[in-house]
Amino acid sequence: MARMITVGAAQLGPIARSESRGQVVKRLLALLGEAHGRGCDLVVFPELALTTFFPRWWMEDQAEIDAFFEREMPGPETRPLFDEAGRLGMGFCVGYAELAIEEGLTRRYNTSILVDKAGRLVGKYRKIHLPGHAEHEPWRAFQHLEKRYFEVGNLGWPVWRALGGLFGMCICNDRRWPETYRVMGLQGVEMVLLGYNTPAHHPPAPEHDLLGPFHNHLVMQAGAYQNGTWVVGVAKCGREEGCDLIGQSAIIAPSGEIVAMCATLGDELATARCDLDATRSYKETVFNFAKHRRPEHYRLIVERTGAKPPA
Ligand code: ING
Repeated sequence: MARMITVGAAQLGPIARSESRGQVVKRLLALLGEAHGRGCDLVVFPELALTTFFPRWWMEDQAEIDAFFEREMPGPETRPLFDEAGRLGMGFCVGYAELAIEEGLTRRYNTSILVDKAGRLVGKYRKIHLPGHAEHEPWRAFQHLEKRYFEVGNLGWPVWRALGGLFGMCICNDRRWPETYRVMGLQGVEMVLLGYNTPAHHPPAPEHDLLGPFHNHLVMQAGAYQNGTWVVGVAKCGREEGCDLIGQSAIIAPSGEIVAMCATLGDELATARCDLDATRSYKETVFNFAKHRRPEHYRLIVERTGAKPPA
């Protein structure tokens, strides 16, 4: 019996620094409405979907920095998104900058949440692989200060039973690391939801720039196939405050095939009807971890080599 879920990849074009939460939420609501019209059960929004990608700037004033963070989710300005999704009976995943008070300390994370069709918070994920740097590096055309503004996520990569299947989340740079998908794959994940803000130019390695879009799909397609899971990767893209971000948001099947993709660098919805049972053909054969995976040997190699090249 096919367990079908219709998914919308709700790509966002640039968000200006001056754009208010209210203005951005209106854009999210427009995409949500379009997704409803196309029969979506679940809509995935990008990483840091409520603001411009502010780690591109060096800031020292904490109040200026914290203006990009949400202290509550939903808050007064984001509540309309939750209310409308609940009214329409749709689940959604959205990324945002989270300011949390934990054990009396202020913590700041690059976060995403999954909300079910009844408007219930299913789960939260906090970005683990924070790329970029923590100090001002004036040689760069633009900064990438995620290591300055966010702490490393402390929630791991959980997988939740919701929306008729097993769902997990990661965020942007996480998608480049095979461990991300494998930790969820070992929990049986059937669909990984992720957003990204990926500059077309990578200052530390400009020779990679031409291959940026290829690498973007390569890592998500590999993660999908090697763990027998759907992967939904959704961009914030276009020329945002003078910085070009790549698009090509995609819905990727457990086969590794791209089944839907955005074609513009603006607000655009790509949708696909996804059969969660299509994961079984991979999980029960080529990537049957119980039958074919040998972690005890991987550990042996690491112990023997110390995971470093031979002398
Ligand atoms: N952005 C980029 C990403 O991983 C990056 C950073 C770009 C790393 C290009 C390597 C190469 O897609 C975020 N926000 O992680």
